Amino acid sequence: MSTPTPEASGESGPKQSARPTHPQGTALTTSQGTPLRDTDHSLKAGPRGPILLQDHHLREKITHFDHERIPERVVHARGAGAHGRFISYGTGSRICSAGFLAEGVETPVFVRFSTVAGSRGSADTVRDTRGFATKFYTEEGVFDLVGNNIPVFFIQDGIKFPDVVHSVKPHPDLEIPQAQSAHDTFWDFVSEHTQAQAHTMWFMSDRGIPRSYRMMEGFGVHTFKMVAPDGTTSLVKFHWKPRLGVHSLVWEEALLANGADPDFHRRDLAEAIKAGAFPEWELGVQVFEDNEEQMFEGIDLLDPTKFVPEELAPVQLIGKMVLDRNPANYFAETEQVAFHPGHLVPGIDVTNDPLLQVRLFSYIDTQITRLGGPNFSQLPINLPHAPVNDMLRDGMHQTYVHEGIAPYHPNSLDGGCPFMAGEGDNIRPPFIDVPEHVAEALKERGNPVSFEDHFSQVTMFYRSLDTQEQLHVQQAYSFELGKCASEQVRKRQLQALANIDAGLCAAVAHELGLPAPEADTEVPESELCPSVSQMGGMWPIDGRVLGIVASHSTPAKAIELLVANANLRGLKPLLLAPTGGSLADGSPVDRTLLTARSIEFDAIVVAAALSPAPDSRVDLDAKAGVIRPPGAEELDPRLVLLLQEAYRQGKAIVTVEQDEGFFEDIGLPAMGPGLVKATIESAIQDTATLLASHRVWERFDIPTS
Ligand code: HDE
Repeated sequence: MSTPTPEASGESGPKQSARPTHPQGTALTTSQGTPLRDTDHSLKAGPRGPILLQDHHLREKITHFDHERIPERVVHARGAGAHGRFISYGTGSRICSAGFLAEGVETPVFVRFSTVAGSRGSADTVRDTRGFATKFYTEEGVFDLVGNNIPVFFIQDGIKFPDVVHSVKPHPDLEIPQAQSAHDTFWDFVSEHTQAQAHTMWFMSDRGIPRSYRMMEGFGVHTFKMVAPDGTTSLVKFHWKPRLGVHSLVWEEALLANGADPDFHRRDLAEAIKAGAFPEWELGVQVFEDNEEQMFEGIDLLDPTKFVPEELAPVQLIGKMVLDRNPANYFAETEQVAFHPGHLVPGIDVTNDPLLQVRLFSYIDTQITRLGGPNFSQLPINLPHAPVNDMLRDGMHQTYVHEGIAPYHPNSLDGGCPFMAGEGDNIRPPFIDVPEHVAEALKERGNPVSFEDHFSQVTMFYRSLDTQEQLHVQQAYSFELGKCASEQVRKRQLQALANIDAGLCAAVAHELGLPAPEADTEVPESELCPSVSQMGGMWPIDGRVLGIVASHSTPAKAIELLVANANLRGLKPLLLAPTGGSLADGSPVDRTLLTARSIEFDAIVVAAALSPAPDSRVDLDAKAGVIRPPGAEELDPRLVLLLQEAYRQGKAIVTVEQDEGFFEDIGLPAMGPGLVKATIESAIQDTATLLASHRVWERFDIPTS
């Protein structure tokens, strides 16, 4: 007899029937199920006397509280999660036998997005790489695709991971700066360790400050192996393509959001799902021949600091993921979810990428500390949906009641169970490690020669960006290096930039007030790869946030029409008024001039010019920190500030039936890109058209040199 599994015995995990997971409507009990009638007063020797040690409810309550926190993840501590499903197109079945890639198969998923460097309570919109980890609960076991939003990594060999992480984490003496790469130790490391230049270039670009988790690409980074039903193998790189396109914040928004709404990305994801604007990605693979060299067009497929341009190997789409449910409990799900690149299913295997190989060791190891023992896969969020019949026994937090006496193999006492797949149980295909010829080699610590080129793809990436994106890269390096106190660090990174692109180096050197060095390696001319640019194109606008500025005297009809039209286009309207309460149509005010900030809105429709109470005007001017243009005496300075910021951030501003000179009055050009005078009927259509290209790009200065 095989050891019963929760599934096999008809249970869904540990016996929990008596424990309410949703305690509303039932009486409070102790952890042992004894009903309680008072949890507000400790047991004392008289109302003013000392508390008695015998108060077991008090001791249980406080002791449990004392242990509520678990260690945060050593990296990727700050995250946000969502449930969803993956629907396979079936196109992957040609090269992969994994059952969840067969046509039409729907697989439940849980995704956790994260920043890398900051601690659990840090802000969302810092400049950083983002984690994009997906758990597929397939019928053949759990498959984890633990990727990032950038296709290359800092290091080639996992042995360097502690080094790069120690360099980006806060300085050990004072533990500052939090969640920042703009400091000496980080740039000290990456300027010394030039293989990190590829990754740093990607996250100095706009990819480092995504507009939303919903608008990020995801990459498996490493090359993986797929095995077809007939045993033939292919090398693949995984890509997630967001339906909404890839979009970023501008730096001013990122900075403001860190203060005004540190939960910006977490909130955005949860609110979009709550509003029914379910984020979607298509999963695709770049496919390469699995030959002995494991190279493609001169790119070493085992080098995780290199990517393969889509121009050379198009991404072939194999399925779609929809995130449609928010977690019910952050700790139970988003915090306790445990990913591991070694959670593989039959048909998908790893390669010898030396970064991936170290990861295979690290993830289980870290969960044992973080989740308190080796049984973390029994936590509900980690529990496979496929039947489990392992011979792992006991350990901290064991929740299974295993039966039988022979958890070893081979045995004859428990009926020889569990069988090996293929013996007694022929139904489920087993995981087969792909046999691979390992060349006769010398045991050594070293890299292949093909790992030595640290610059050519970095140059290619930078030169493939649009001019405005290049300007953002220049500004990002200038900011980051400008925050480094050590001149030798700044100079060494300038040298790396000189080896990437002389123009980039000169622009940053100018900002730093340092001479631009000459390249000390040859800067290669390479084919451009325009697919890395985020500019151009028109994109769906589902879940984009529209600020509608109204006053308490704006006619009900106007508000109703604007809100209805916005909802019709899948936008999320937020009503902004001078103070709280309800507007003429009865809608509650979502934001007031006190609580609103430009970063919350992708576009703004001004249906009312708001003026302050006359006696508060001077005070408000000072508080808003705005210099009110002469024409704007009647306007609340906080509205002026909001619109000026929105303008600087390239956002559409659409006015409805305002004075002819409204834009000039608030210090903006009378006419300009993305400044629209509309009617109530046309306002939302005008806004939607502008939003489809994400931002009013024409507003940004284009450098002339
Ligand atoms: Fe991770 N990484 N990593 N990493 N990683 C962790 O695992 C590690 C790497 C990635 O939302 C940790 O459970 C090593 C590359 C994501 O829970 C830890 C190396 C990529 C997440 C760990 C790498 C990633 C992690 C910390 C170099 C992109 C968050 C907590 C060999 C392909 C998953 C944990 C989540 C988390 C180790 C490199 C992505 C310590 C040693 C490359 C998205 O085990």
